[in-house]
Amino acid sequence: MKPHISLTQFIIDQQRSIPNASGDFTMLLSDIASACKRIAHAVSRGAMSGQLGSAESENVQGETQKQLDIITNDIMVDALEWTGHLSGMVSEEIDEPIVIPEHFPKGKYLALFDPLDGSSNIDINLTVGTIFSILKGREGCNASLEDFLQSGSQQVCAGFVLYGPSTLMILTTGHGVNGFTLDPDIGEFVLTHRNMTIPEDSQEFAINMSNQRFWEAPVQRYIDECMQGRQGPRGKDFNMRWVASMVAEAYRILTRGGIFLYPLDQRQPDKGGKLRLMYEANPIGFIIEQAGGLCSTGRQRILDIQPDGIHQRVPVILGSKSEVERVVDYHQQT
Ligand code: AHM
Ligand code: MG
Repeated sequence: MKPHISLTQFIIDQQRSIPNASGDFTMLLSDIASACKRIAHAVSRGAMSGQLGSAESENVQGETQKQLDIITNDIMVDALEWTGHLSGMVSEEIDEPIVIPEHFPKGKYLALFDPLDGSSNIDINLTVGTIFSILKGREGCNASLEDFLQSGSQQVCAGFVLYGPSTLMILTTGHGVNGFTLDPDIGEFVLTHRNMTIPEDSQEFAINMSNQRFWEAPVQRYIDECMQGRQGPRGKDFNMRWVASMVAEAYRILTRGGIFLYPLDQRQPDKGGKLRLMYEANPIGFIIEQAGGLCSTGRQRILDIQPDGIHQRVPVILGSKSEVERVVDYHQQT
């Protein structure tokens, strides 16, 4: 039997090829993995924890927070603030950048995360996840707001953890995409999906069809052509999925291809879309591109966007290369 390669072993091995690597990054990832194991445990206890349902609060985006949104945010912050690897954090659940308390050392990295993506699914026992993005900051001092406003192409690392039938971490450091399954017997993430690549062509799309009347013409056209099936210009039948957890959709696309769209909504064109750039679109986009796919707003590559706010929203179109290229092409034609 082949020996298992743990997440820590895998990262140490990757870091060996980098001259003067201090080991900080390896330790940071291992702290994130520990936090995600705690979240996996909290999520798996379901109703037994007494923590399902809404909290009495709204987050900065005006969305009602689930109790588990707050609990998982606290797990991430508690696991990362003391370690000395970070100079600041940004969370979907917190308005301002999170300051590392005075008495803890400050490191060279910035962590941005959505602690519980797809949390509307938590009460119905469907897959949710944690998304994270790591940027370089200024070592030794507290990060300012401007320090976070880097484009997605500057990411040092991005990952997401799926809390589904199994707990799975998908990770990129810019050298391809690898997947690690949490082995509950030994409590470690173990390499199970090496060098994941997205099939180029596919026949599956994911979009919230209830918003159809609010989409722009290029997205209307793309979906309409998929719906026409083999009688239409695409000449093939399409399947549709909508889990309402981007992490689950992204994992499905990494596994069997397809396209995911959360496009611009004409009700609120100035808002840019639903999904957040810095801790949803950028990390997932980095992973999708590293696996051979594309991630775009329809008009611009997501990873090229210069952010103007930590909670900025963007339209997101990602997945198999040829399908995303088609949607981008439709945008260029209008
Ligand atoms: P969340 O971070 O508040 O959970 O919102 C993001 C989620 C995505 O995971 C998912 O793709 C989308 O919202 C679903 O939105 P909708 O309920 O409009 O279909
Ligand atoms: Mg989210």
